[in-house]
Amino acid sequence: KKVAVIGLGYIGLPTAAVIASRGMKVVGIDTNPDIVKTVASGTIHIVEPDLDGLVQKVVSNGSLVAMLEPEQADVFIIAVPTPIDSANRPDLTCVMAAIERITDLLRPGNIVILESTSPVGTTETVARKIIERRPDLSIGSVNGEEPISVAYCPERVLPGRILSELVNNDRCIGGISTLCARRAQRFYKMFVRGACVATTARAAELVKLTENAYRDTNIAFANELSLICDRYGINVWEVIDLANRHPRVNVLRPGPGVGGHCIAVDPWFIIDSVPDLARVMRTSREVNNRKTETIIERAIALIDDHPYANVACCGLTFKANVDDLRESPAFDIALHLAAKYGSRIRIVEPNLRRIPAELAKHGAEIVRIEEAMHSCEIALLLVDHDEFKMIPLAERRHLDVIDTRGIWQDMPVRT
Ligand code: SAJ
Repeated sequence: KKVAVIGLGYIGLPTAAVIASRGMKVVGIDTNPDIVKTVASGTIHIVEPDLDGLVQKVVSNGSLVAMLEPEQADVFIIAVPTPIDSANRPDLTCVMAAIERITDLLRPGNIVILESTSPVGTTETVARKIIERRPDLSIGSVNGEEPISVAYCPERVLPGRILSELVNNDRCIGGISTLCARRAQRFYKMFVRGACVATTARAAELVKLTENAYRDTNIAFANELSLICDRYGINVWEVIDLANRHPRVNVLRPGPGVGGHCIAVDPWFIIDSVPDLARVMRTSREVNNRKTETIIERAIALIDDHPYANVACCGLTFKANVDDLRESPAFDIALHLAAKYGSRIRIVEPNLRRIPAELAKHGAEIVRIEEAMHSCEIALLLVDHDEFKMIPLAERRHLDVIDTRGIWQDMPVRT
């Protein structure tokens, strides 16, 4: 089998590499020439454990090649970004452009699989678009055969554990027809160890959105609880620990807001299409965004109380132990404070080598954690990186702290 993977990002590249490692011939396609050049040379442009070794291996043995233009294949996997625009509406430009680029290459027997997170109905639109341009190909059984199959199979992998989750997680495979689902299912079973469960394309689209909207709502509950606890003057971390001793309660952890390219984005795909019904989901988005603003307001109040203090912003990434800044609330907070206080802001981010230009422009410096602890009087703990958990109390005792992640609970804190 030959597989074309369109989009060599956080999902497409690991998927292409895993499939290639199972003995299939894979062409990885990306519109960005730098990414194609990087992958073609056997290296990678993202940070993900063990991915570099795997890509190096499958490129050097010729099972993965990277190129700018797609070519004929048996299976086409679309793994391109589906962001939201400034009005929180899904932007499907990349999906539609990818479909346009492969439609002329399709031959009877091909399978087209969309993996990008998409609003309900997108896969049906994709199938219609293909048939409009290629009326010679139909979807649906003809004498037990199907000229082409179109399916939706969302990725569910957690950054940092992508290679293992790609293989071990269950997959949900939605076909435009039952035959489409069955054929896509047979394909995924060639490299997935988890269960491959077939359903309709629309259900599979909603499953993906449900998973991330569910997590967003649960985090919103934790963030709301943290504000309620503050009002009562009760420690939220203790309340959560004690409540979670109940066998059917599992409150998640509050933080400075929700980041990343998935949880902070995907609920909008539902809210946008059924705004009258998705009330909890909308409110959850608002609560999580508001939490970031609350932390900024508290930080400003604390800093203004200490006019000569330097401020350590501990962590910039959207969550612990990654290098990803997308939609990061920690980054937004640091940027806001840097714009207001300039060089008084010291950034500590063990996962980045250089300070992002937007922050540097305000005079904020990136410093090592030890230096920040010595040179600052205020610390904002924004990301629960392992390095921060290991700082002994003696080195933090002198600081005024806003601990948004609850990892420095051995000292008097404000959440
Ligand atoms: N967060 C909290 N409190 C928590 C848990 C998370 O504030 O208790 C915050 C994190 O700090 C981060 C954000 O939520 O800012 C999202 O982090 P995450 O670890 O929950 O999720 P992601 O974005 O890394 O990956 C999610 C996963 N989805 C679910 O767990 C339902 C992953 O399985 C998906 O594949 C991924 O989204 C995706 O690509 O959709």
